[in-house]
Amino acid sequence: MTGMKGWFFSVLFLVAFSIAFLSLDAQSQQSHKSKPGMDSKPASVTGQTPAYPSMPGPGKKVPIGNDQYIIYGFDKKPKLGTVIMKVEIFTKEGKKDTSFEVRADSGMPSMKGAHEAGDQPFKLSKKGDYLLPINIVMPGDWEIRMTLLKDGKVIFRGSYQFDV
Ligand SMILES: [Cu+2]
Repeated sequence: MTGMKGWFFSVLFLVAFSIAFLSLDAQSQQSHKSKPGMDSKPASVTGQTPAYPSMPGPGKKVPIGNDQYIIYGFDKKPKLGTVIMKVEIFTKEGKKDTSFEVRADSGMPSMKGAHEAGDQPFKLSKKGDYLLPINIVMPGDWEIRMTLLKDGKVIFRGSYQFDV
């Protein structure tokens, strides 16, 4: 008799446990349903940080699309202090194109947020060169991220990495 009782209570316990579990599950599903906004939005918003592909080095032709290219360089090998970055934009015929707007940000990839000054505009010289002073304030790894715009639209993005 006691054996039967034990078996009976075991079954009763299991059934009670299952019902409790199922109702908990149903509740959690309901709570999911009650917040439809939570599931409909993607976890990450893509396209917020634009990519800056590495460019060929200073003095080399960098294609920017539409058969045009740029050549960039510095007044001296980048070192501690201020270096002037120069960007020349050429038409497909090889003539200087000054119809662009050029901007660049610089910083240390290993110290994100420490040195970036935001996108700074290059100034167009009388010779048709785009010039921007870059402040190298620390030895280490540096990156310049450049953006070319035409009529307010981004035409090209590229980066140059170097060590100081
Ligand atoms: Cu630093």
